Amino acid sequence: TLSLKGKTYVVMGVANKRSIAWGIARSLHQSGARLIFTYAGERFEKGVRDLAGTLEGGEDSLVLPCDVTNDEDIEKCFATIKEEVGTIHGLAHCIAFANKEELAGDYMNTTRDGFLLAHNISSYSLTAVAKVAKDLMTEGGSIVSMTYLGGERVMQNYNVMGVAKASLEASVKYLASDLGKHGIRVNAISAGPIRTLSAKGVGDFNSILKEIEERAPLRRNTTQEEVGDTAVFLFSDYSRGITGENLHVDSGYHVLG
Ligand code: 0WD
Repeated sequence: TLSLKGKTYVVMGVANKRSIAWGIARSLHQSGARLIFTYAGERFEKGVRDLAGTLEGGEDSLVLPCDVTNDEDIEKCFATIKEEVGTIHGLAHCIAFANKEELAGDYMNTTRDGFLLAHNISSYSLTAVAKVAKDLMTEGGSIVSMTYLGGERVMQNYNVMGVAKASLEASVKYLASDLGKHGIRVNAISAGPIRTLSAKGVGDFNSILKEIEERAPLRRNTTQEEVGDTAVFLFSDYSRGITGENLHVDSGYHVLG
């Protein structure tokens, strides 16, 4: 395995053990990286702490609150990280939210509030966090965000989240352009559907999984581990020439029309 010994990564968006963020955390841990976790709100704190504790040496992991809709929270969180560890080498942004009732039916029924909420949490948050995290990446860095094919083309029921992912993917490119001069790379992983808490909100998710199994080039669904290992690659020096990219980890499904 690839070694990230001596490097520190912030993992944002662990809700439970099925979270993609947790897959990334496990892969990073296997590579010898030091981990810092952030969680959205109090109801996640115990879960994240307990999960961190299951990793060898993870009982001592820094676990901090960071509601990405709140600039003060973001600043406080990264100020604490700076105090405790100083330099970080990367950040995994695995955060998204939209109202469940807007993840089914016609996209055009999206409300203004629902639209803004989805974009605030799922897209703007990357920009807000990148700006603050940049100052801790004194040795260069790598930022990885999570997206989905629904940002590139119409996927049934994905609706406002697809529009937010398009915005997120564009942000990845603009941030890559801004941060490249500081030795910081910014990329997205476009993952195939994985059964998580967030995925539960998307209408008819089971039939999406079935369609991948039947039609994707690799004829199977994407795993948390596959996404985690790709994230480790994007965090590592092996990907040092890659930035502003959207890497599909989806059994090849995106090549189908
Ligand atoms: O099929 C999937 N599961 C795919 C997910 C396919 C392709 C991409 N993704 C993306 C998601 O859109 C998201 O960006 O991967 C990322 C991680 O999603 P996940 O692992 O599928 O979902 P989950 O385990 O629910 O984690 C998302 C977390 C939240 O959990 P809840 O259930 O509370 O929404 O995002 C976090 C929170 O932990 N989150 C926030 N974090 C900070 N501040 C906030 C917030 N305001 N809101 C949500």
